[in-house]
Amino acid sequence: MTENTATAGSITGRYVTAIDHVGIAVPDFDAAVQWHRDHLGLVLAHEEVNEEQGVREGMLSPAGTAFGTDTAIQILAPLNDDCAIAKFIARSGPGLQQLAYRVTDVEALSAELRQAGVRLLYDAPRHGTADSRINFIHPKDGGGVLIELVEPAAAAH
Ligand code: V0V
Repeated sequence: MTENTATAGSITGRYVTAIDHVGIAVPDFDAAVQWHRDHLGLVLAHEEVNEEQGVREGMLSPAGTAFGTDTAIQILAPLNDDCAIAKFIARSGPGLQQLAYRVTDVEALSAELRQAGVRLLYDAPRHGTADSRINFIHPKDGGGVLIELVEPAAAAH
């Protein structure tokens, strides 16, 4: 019998509850939403503009799934040339930009990660989708992946 290495006491076992979303950087928000609807039947469950992050963003999922509960695809379009998404597209082209984990306590997990030598992008959580609180692990410390940590708003639990 193989032993489960994510035992009680490990960071992951205590904080991460699900893959919240996968983020795709796109130049044209409406075109990307329409493509996913027409080719995959995904529906736009939530949309907002986040001025601080410089993005127009939308959460897409298969019809019948629940936003905030099931895993979503996040469409991220830049609002200006200086934001993270614009820089990503300029360097790498459109495509997968981030993997986001849903967590129970973004501050506590960030503190434990910092203690373990992992670089977080922000000293304190910032405003994310649907009033969530978010932080990011630097891609150089995330195995080449920009990892977002998402603590949903209390009302979403
Ligand atoms: C950069 N690198 C990446 C990457 N972005 N690697 C994987 N995935 C990405 N998304 C690599 C890049 O190729 C460099 O590798 C290295 O990291 C350092 O890059 P840099 O020159 O510092 O690049 P910048 O200036 O573009 O900054 C990268 C970071 C930036 C990750 C610091 O994108 C950032 O602050 N991201 C967090 C905010 C964000 O992504 N907001 C948009 C989503 P080499 O060349 O040195 O090997 S907002 C959102 O998700 C919301 C609101 C939500 O979910 O609620």
